[in-house]
Amino acid sequence: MYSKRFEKEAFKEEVKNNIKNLYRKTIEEATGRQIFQAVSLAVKETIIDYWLATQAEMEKEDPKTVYYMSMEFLMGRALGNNLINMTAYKEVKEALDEMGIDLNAVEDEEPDPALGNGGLGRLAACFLDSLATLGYPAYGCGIRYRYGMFKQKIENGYQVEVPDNWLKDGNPFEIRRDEYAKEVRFGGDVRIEYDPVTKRNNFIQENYSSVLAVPYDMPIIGYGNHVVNTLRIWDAEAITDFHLDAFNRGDYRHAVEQENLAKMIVDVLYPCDDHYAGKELRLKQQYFFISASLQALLVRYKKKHDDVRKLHEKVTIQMNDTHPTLAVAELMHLLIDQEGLEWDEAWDVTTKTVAYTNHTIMAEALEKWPVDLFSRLLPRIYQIIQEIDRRFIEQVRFRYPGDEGRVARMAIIRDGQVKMAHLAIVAGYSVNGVARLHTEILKHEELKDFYDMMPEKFNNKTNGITQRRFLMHGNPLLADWVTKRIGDGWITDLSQMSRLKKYVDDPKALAEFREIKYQNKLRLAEYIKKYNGIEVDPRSIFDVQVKRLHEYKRQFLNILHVMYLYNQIKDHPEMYFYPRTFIFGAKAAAGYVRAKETIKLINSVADVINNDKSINGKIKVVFIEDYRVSNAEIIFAAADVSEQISTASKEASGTGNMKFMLNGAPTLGTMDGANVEIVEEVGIENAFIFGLSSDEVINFENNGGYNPADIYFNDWDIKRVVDQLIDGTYSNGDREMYRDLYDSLVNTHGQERADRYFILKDFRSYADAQKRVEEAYKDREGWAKKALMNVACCGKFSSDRTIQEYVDDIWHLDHIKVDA
Ligand code: CGF
Repeated sequence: MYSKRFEKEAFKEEVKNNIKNLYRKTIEEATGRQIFQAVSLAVKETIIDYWLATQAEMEKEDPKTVYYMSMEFLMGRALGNNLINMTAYKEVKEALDEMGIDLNAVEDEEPDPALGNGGLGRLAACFLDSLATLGYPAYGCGIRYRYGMFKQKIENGYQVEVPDNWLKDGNPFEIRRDEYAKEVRFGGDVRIEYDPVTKRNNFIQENYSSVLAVPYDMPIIGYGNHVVNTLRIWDAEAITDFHLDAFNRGDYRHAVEQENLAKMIVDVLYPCDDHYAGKELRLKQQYFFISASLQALLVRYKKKHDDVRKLHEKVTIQMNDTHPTLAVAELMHLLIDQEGLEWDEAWDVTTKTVAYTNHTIMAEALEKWPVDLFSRLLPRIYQIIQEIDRRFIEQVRFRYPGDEGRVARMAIIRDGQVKMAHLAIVAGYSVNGVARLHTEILKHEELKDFYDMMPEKFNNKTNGITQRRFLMHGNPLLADWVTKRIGDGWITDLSQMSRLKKYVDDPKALAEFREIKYQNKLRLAEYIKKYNGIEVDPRSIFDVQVKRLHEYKRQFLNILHVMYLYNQIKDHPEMYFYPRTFIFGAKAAAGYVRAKETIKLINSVADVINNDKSINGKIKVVFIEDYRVSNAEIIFAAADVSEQISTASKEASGTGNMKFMLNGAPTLGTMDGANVEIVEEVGIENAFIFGLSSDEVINFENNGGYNPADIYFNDWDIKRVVDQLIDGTYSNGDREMYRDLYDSLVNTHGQERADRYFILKDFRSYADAQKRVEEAYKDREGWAKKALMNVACCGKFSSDRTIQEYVDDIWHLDHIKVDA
C-alpha cells in the first residue's frame, strides 16, 4: 500500500519546501492556489515512483496494451482522486491538518480539468480509473486543449459562456515529454513515384503544412495496487526549424500559416455533445491527435518487435465514438507508406487492431465530412479511404447482388460525404453499443444493414462509473457507513453492495442511512445558498435533473410539469403538497438556441415561483450554475430523486443515472438507455417509470400517427401551461420570448415535426409518476428502503465490470502487477 510508505513528516517537509522554492514564501504567506500546487507536487513525488515501476514492469513483461483514443477525457479534479487511489487520503488530510491546512479547501483550489462535454468524456475518465485499478496496461490518448469546456455563468437567466483557462497556473500532475514529439502533416499534394527496386508505388506528400505534436503525460492511478497508467494528451507547436527554413526561403506566408495552425489546433474543445460540428478545425484536431498517437504507438511497439504484421498481438485501439476513426486510415498509411506493408497485409493488421464504440443514434451526431474538405486537408488519407470504400462496395455487391439500394446505404463515401461511422464499422473488429437497449436499436434499426452483413462484430457493453470518485470521494459519509456495514470490498468489487440488502428491514440502519442523506442535503443547501443565493429546505424532496441540455433529455418536460404544479397549488392552496426543490444543472452548446431558451425558461420559472410568497415555499426551483464534475459529486450525494426522462430510444445509456443510484436516489425515468437495466437490477417497485416505450416512439417516428394538437386541444391543464409560454406569465409580459419553445410543441416547422420529443404525449404519465413519487416519499421509512435498495443493487454499474467485459470480449489484455 502506498499509505505504508507514506512518511508524514517527510511529506510535511516537502510541502513546506515546495512553497519556499516555488514561491519564496512561508505557508502562512502562500495563497490557496500556491498551497494546492505545493501539495500536489509533493503527492506527485510518490506517484512518480510507482509510475516508473509500472513502466519498468511493462518493459519487462511486454503485455498487450489498449490505447483508448478519445477526443474527450472529462477527468475532473485530480488531487483528491489520486489520494484516494493511493489509499493515502486520510494520512494526507491528517498531515495537512497538523500544518493548519484544510485538505478540502486545497482541493477546491484545483481547476476542474474539463477536457470533455459530458457522458462520453466522463466515461473515458471512469474507464481509465478502472483499467488501472484492475491492473490492465492502458494509454488514454487525447488532446491537451488549452481551453476546456466553457465555464457557464447565468446572467439575467441566460447562459453566458466564459473561457476556461485551466492551464493558467500550470498543471502540477502532468509531465511534458519532448522526446516523444511527432510531426503531423496537413494538406499539400500526393505525388506517386514508382520505386523500381521494391517495385512499388511510393506515395509522397508534398507542399504540406505541419505542426509538432508534443505529448504531456498524466498519471492514472489504480486503487491500492501501485499501477500507474498514462493519459497522454497532445499539445501543438510550430516546428521551429521549418519555420526558419521558410523565412530563409522568404516563404513568410507559409511560416505564419504553420504558426497559426499550431496555435489554433488545440485551442478549444468543441462544446457539442450528441451533435456534430462539421468544422474544418475539428477534423484537423482529430487527425492531429490520431496521427501523433499512432506514430508514438508504433515507435513503442517497434522497440521490442520487428514485425509490424503482428501489431495486434500487443496492441488494441479502441475508438471512442467516430471522432478517432481516422485511426483506421492513418494506421493503413503508416503501415503501407512507412513500414512498407502491402495493402492486404496492412488491412489484416488494421482490422485486427481497431475497435469502435458507438455512443448515440442521434442523426445529428453522425460525423460526415464533405469530400472536398477532407481530400484537401488529408489527401493521402482520403486516397486510402477511397480504396477501402471501393473494396468494401465490391464485397457488398458480391454478397447482395443487384441490391444497389443497400450499396448506397452502406458506402463509406457517398453523396459527396465521407461517413465516419461506416468506416469505423467496416474496419473495426468489434462494434459495441453502450447499453443493451441501445445495442439492440443499433442492430435492428440504425445499423441494420451492417448487422445483417457482419453480425459477429456487434456486441453490447453497458456503461459504468467508478465508485472511487462517485462514492468514496463524493460522498464520504455514505462510503464510510457502507464500509462499516459490509467492509471495504465494494471499493474494488461493487457487486458486494448487495450485502446491504439485509439492512433494508433494520430500522437503526435505515435511520443512519437517512441521516447521511440529510447531511448531504444540508451540504448541497449550503452550496446553493452560497452560489445561487437561494434558501432551500433540506427537508423538501430534492428532485434533481443534471446533465447536458438537449431537447431529447427533456428538461423542457420537467419545467413544464413544475409550471403545472404551480398552477395547481395556486388554484387549490389547501391541496396537500409535499415541499419539493427542483434542481437543474446543465450546459447548452453555445450555438444550440433552443437549449439556451430552455435554460432561460427554467430560470424565469424559478424567479416567479421562488418569489411568490403565497405558496409558502412549497416549490423551489434552482438552476445550479456551471454544472461540472466537482459540483456533480455534491449534487449526486444529496439527491432524493434522479430525473432520467429522455424520450425513449434517444439516450444511448446515460451514466448520471448510475451515479444517482450509487448515492441512493431512485430513478424517475423512461424505459430508455441504461434505465432499463437499472430497473431490472433494483426492481420496478424501487423506481418510478413512465412514458412511451422505445418501440412506441420508433413506431410513431416511422409510421406517423401522433398529433400533439390532439392533446393540446383536449387536455386543459396541458393547454394552460403551454399557453403560459406565450402569455407573458414567465416573461414579464413579453409574448415572444418563449414563442419558439411553444412552436416546437404545437407547430410543424418544415422538416421538423411538432413535439418531436413526445413531451405532450408523455406529460400525463410523467405527472402521474411524479404523484407516485410524492406518495412514496411521505412514507419516510419506505422511501429510505427504496433508496437503500438502489445502493444495494448498483453493483452492475461499476466501470470495473464494464472494463472487465471489454477485456474479456474485445481487448484480451494481459495483467500487470507492480510490487511496492
Ligand atoms: O455518451 C453520450 C453522451 N451524451 O456523451 N453520447 N454521445 N455522444 C450518450 O448520449 C449517453 O447516453 C452515454 O451515456 C454517453 C457515454 O456512452
